[in-house]
Amino acid sequence: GAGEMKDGATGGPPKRARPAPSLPTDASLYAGPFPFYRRPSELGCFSLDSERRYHGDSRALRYFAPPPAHGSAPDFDLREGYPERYRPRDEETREGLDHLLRWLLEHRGQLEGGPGWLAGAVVTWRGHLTKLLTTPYELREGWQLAASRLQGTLYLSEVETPAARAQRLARPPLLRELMYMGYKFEQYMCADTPGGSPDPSGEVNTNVAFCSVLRSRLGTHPLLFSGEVDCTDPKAPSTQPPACYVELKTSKEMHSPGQWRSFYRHKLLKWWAQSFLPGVPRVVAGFRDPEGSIRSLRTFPTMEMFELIRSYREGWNPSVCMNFCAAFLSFAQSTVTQDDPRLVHLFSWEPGGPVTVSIHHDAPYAFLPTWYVDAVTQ
Ligand code: 0WD
Ligand code: CA
Repeated sequence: GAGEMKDGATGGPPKRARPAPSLPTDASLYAGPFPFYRRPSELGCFSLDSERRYHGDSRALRYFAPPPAHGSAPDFDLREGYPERYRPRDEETREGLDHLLRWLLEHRGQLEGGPGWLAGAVVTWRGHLTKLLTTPYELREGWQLAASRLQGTLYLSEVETPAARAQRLARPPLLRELMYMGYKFEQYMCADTPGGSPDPSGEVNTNVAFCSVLRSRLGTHPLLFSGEVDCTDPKAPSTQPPACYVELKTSKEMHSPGQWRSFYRHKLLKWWAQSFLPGVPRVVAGFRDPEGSIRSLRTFPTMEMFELIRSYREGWNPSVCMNFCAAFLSFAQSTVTQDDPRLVHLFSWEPGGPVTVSIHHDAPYAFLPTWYVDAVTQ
């Protein structure tokens, strides 16, 4: 009858073709009410210095120092200093979750949420969650996430796809300069002290990072994640992180309603997802002219971004993003059943298809370092 499979000549027990588990990503499947998302709270922070060394403090945090709001239009030359004052991070170094794990190792004894909270949590970078949120709308770039379970906790660490690696190695010079320009904008907008002035004469070193460590929960999934924060606003109404944090972005100046529409549909989705997750309340955007000078600034409150796209037919919907992310976390939690730091379930996704899973042991996919595994298992 239907579904019954003959085992042929092997003589073993009858086998049933079990479809490999997969998760669909079509936006239409994830409409519905916005799921529960706990207001993110900051558990701590750490800094990475100009040599990419870890420090368990906020030394790399910078202070929002925009030009006077009612002065003349800004005129920041984002290409100034390129390439002679640029020290880009070595992108061949695969850090995985290492910095976050170091923070966790030093603070796991003091975590709130009671005993066992961490055992039920998902630990990852904010940027990985951003990619999950935007998946139902992403048409171009796939992703791979490696997952391992250790003492209950599910760890998720991104793996660079072969396509992403090929693109990075063949990155055109103009794109390299564009990346520099994003960091240069931060230098024009941030000071090293509260109330200080920006100093654009120094070098742009992308090894330096200030990372906030946050706790939240999506549906039934407790989350512990870390994200890089551009600056804090000493004049913010709430001085309590993450409410005082500001995300800085640059984008091309827009001239037509069609250009704005495309910006709302594509870029604003990524900006929203990235800042909504850690509870960063606003994104300050600098719009650059074709010569690479910032000609205007505009603040986008994170909670108002969806309003800008709501009226368009082919927009994005925050509920879809969050429901898909919750579905992925459930899928990952039920797929990774063995507690083994050397076992990796690799979740892979390419636009147009479902999320699929493959299983790997040890190198090159295992990502939980022995210093971490040994310390938490004693
Ligand atoms: O090794 C890797 N492939 C990755 C490393 C992938 C993703 C992140 N990271 C590192 C970052 O360097 C950062 O220190 O993890 C830390 C936290 O990342 P996140 O906040 O989770 O990442 P995301 O939200 O994607 O990016 C936040 C900022 C970016 O700002 P913009 O405005 O461009 O979104 O982190 C920076 C960047 O300024 N950033 C990076 N800096 C250097 N190298 C990188 C990178 N590969 N990725 C993001
Ligand atoms: Ca930024």
